[in-house]
Amino acid sequence: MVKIIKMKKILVANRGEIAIRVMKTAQKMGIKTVAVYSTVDRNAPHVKFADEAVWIGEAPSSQSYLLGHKIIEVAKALNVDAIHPGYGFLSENADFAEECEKNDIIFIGPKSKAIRVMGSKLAAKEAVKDYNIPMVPGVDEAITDIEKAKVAAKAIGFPILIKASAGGGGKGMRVVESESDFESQMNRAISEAIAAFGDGSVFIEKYVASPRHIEIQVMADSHGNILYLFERECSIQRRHQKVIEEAPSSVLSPELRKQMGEAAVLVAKSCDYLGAGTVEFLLDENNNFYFLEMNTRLQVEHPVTEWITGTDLVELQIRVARGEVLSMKQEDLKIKGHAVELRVYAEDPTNDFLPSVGNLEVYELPVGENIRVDNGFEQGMDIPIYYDPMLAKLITYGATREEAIQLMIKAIDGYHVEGVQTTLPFGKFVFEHEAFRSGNFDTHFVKKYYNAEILKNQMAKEAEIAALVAMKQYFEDQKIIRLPIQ
Ligand code: MV4
Repeated sequence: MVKIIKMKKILVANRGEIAIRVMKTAQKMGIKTVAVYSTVDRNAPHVKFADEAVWIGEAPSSQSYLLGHKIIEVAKALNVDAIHPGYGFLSENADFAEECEKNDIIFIGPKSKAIRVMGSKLAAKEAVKDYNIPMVPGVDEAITDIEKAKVAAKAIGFPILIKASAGGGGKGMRVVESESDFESQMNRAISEAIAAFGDGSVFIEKYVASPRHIEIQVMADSHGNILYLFERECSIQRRHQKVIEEAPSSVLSPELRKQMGEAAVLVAKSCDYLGAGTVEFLLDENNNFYFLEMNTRLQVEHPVTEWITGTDLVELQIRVARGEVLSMKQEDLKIKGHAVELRVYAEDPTNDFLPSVGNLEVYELPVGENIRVDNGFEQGMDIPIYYDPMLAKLITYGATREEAIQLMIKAIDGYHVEGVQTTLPFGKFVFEHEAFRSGNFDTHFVKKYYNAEILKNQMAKEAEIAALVAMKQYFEDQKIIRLPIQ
């Protein structure tokens, strides 16, 4: 007999679109929801959406959404059974997960031990070493002796990449082109890692020059079952921030998909994983794949996976967190259709993607079949400067990749924002681009093909067309008005 833990009320320790997205599923499952909020978020949509809402502090995250103890206090006071951390904030904080465990509150996510192991790249490499997971050639331990490391680097062959063990999402990485740069780059990397993460452990890897970033969604229950829900292609990034994701990837063969999926399951197994997780791989030009790291949270881009697999990942997270056995088997999972996602950030793509905060004077979302908008904002709102400036995620689905992309372009045109700049026109540029359309791109897409001028020209052209359409309409309206007079 499997014992199912009671879960009547969930606190969502997050804000914006993800808080709402989690609460929607909780609501569907008949579970009550508690929102927490900072002073600037007192009228935010996630607060209105929840059954109960509690103020936890001032605007800066360090005084609100990152206050683990305070959030646990609120959870206890309101008789909350479980906390969903969303992504960012406390989602990959092993100490917070552990505090939840100690306070008899279910952390909807993996156990603190798995978070801790995967939070250190070196510990992660160590954990998977008996599972035959392909990894980039390198030195899998913290470098203490620079001369020894230089010998290793020469053996690996330049260019090599220095990475910080505690880093993530590209932070603390350095490419070293030649032996002569090695020592100085190494010293810089170590001091940067100390400054940024309080941990100076760095290691080196062979630099894979033109990789694709492919990640595998996994889901594990507490009874030893681990599934892979296929891949997401996330190569379109700028400054290590993803902007566009899709599922499935247009380059994986069924065999490669299976190999990567099975490798991802083993990575999850190596740390006794529970819940939703993502295993990141690099794929090189010869279709060799290498394990990079594991993200121990629900990811921003999870909707593309939900669409092609017909699952609700938050529902599965909740079910496995309360002790249920995963109801499907690997053989039951099939990819159906294609989904693409654009992250709509309040940023100016013509000005180096700088945050463009202000008031959402106009904010209208596209609607229609096969269009999903996971949104956290509404017209008239000010966008707080304190948090990530992502407004929403626009996701479209189609029977084929081409269909999903066509619908995305249409949906972008139907998304109206005034008052701030957004990544919508940038998205349109990418979705219309030949390299993206052909599927022939890697992590250098933005650097290779994008600059602000191209987008300015495109936007000017569109404004001109819009003006012509408006003028034509104006003259037609004039005709109608004039007719009875004549
Ligand atoms: C690499 C790499 C090339 N070679 N490792 C960046 C984020 C972090 N998760 C790992 N990253 C990379 N690791 C080796 N050995 C290139 C990147 C990388 C990258 C990876 C995924 C998506 C975008 C990227 C952009 C630049 C570099």
